Amino acid sequence: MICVLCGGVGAARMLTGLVQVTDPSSIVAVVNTGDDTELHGLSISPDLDTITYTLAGAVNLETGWGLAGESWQAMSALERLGGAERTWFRLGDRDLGTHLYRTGRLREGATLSEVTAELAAAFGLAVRLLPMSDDPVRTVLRTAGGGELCFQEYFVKHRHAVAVEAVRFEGAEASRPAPGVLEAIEQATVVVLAPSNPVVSIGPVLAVPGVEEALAARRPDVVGVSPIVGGAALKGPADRLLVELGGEASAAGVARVLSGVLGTLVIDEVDRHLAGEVEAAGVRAVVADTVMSTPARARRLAEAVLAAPAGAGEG
Ligand code: FO1
Repeated sequence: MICVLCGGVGAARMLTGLVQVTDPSSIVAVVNTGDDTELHGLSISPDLDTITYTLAGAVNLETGWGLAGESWQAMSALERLGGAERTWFRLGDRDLGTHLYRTGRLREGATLSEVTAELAAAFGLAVRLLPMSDDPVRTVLRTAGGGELCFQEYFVKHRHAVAVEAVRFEGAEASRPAPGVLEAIEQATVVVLAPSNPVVSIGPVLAVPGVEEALAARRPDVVGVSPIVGGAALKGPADRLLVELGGEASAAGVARVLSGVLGTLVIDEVDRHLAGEVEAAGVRAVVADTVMSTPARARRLAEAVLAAPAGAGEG
């Protein structure tokens, strides 16, 4: 079994590569819920939905989130009634079905794990999806102005165009790993940290008590893929956040942030010159093409990732 720690779009692409090279039913994805939000009275889990839709072949490929071929009647009606203030977070009509289902099931007393499994089954997924926790954990960002933003306000409403001074994960201390999470980390042959933002996508998963320790115990078999290529994030604010929080926007900076849990970091060809710095951080460096712009490139990266720990012995 392969355990993959996931954020959103980058993780979804990694999974589309992994399902090409290994039995999808042998993959357990542990997904960040720090991005989750309650809007219009609905419980929304963006990273879980992005991965579900992507693996189902139903995701909007231009944006990487939401469903392809969407209509926007509900959003248009809401905008006419309440203006753009109420519609900055775009919810397509069919996507709303997912949020209505999840919200209804949670209100009936189902756990997020149960609802996630029901949605994954409905979308025909063979990959097992686990939220990192069934307890509420929310990523909160303190901006340079001293205010605080929840993740979606930061990422979408403000288009992550605000400087961040600190990030915290509200509720993490009291949260417990969802059923199966620790077992997946402990029993996996390989644990993959998908190319997700190390601060706000992998960070919340590591903040759930027990997870970081379980990963550290498996460090030789934990392989990460750097989300920073050539000093920049392929998508989203990972590069800026690393710098704003005192790190370095580079593959070596990622290695330093995750060195406690990472045995190997796969870095892109353009960062080959950083392999020495990655190794100086105590993490083995494997150089590969990490830009998953096509399914074939995602498959080749997946092969490199799965082969990486085996090479650990050569170290
Ligand atoms: N990202 C945006 O940039 N704009 C949006 O309007 C937006 C809506 C949205 C609705 C449902 C959903 O599951 C994801 C959505 N996202 C949107 C992406 C979301 O912000 C994710 O958290 C990011 O992809 C980071 O993981």
